[in-house]
Amino acid sequence: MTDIRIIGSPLPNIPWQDKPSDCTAPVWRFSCNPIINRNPLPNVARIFNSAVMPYNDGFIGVFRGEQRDGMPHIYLGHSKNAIDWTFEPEKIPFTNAEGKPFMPIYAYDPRLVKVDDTYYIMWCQDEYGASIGMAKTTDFRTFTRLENPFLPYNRNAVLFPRKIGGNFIMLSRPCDNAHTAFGDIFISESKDMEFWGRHRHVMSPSKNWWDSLKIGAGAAPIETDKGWLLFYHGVVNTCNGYVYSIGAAILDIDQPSRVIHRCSNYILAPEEWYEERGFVPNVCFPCAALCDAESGRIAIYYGCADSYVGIAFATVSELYEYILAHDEVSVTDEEIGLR
Ligand code: BMA
Repeated sequence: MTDIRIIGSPLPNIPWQDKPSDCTAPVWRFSCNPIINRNPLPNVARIFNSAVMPYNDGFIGVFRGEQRDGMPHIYLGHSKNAIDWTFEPEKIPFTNAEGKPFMPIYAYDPRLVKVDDTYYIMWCQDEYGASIGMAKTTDFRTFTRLENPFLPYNRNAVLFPRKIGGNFIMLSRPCDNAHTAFGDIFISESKDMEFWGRHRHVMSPSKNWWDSLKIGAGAAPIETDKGWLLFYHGVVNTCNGYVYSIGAAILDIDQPSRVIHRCSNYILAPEEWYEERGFVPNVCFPCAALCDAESGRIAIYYGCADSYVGIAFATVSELYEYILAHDEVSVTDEEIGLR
């Protein structure tokens, strides 16, 4: 096994299942997927593309809940084991800095990231078109909106779990206002979570077919002694529509706009009924990953077919070995990303 270490806290209660003996891939699915069934709340038809993290002696999460009017909003969920979830029945009540209600018109694909003592939620919302919304909380009772970080159009904003060089760091994916047929990952910095700049290109779709159309950051990057481990989604356009798979790359620890390793193969693609069949078929869309720094275990949370949430497991050393064995970094990946 290759020597690689996760830099972070132990998480002995990370959900886990050993790799099945007949599995030849570096990532394997939880045998009880999907973990959230349809109609989980009276007004919510489907929960998918959601993010979880450890909290107190259990777990907490922000969940994309598709309401019965078809509009997505974000719901809070609690769990003891990160597998069985109970959801708060009402949408997360976002407020402005004065404490007055300030709800986005819609909100989807939330990510949840803790930096220092504050939890940040970022999502896609309307700002005269698809754009990024953000809020912060310390107690999961009050959720204060922050300034929208980027101009429209943008999706898939993912914050790093610590500052680099004194600045907050966030990945995002500029796009258009429809089912965007292009998309590269960029990175931006902020001193105060209000003004964002030093925008750099990180990576583009590749020449390999599975992520040839567009890509977007997935889970908050995991810090390792070999760099930041990034799970992202990659899309191919087929005669039957878009297919979303999960990829993995390693970004430079101090200059994360540089991709130092990138796996030319996907690490998970739609294969199971709950990934291939649903509101939007053939979608595996990662939004979070739990990790245990002690054992190197990783549990990836991903939306399945815009209908369900699934978990997939990996160990950091086997995954890293797989990335190295299929490493294909392009010139634009390696660049600092400023032109
Ligand atoms: C993307 C996003 C995701 C969704 C995916 C597949 O554009 O909107 O929320 O999972 O499409 O429909």
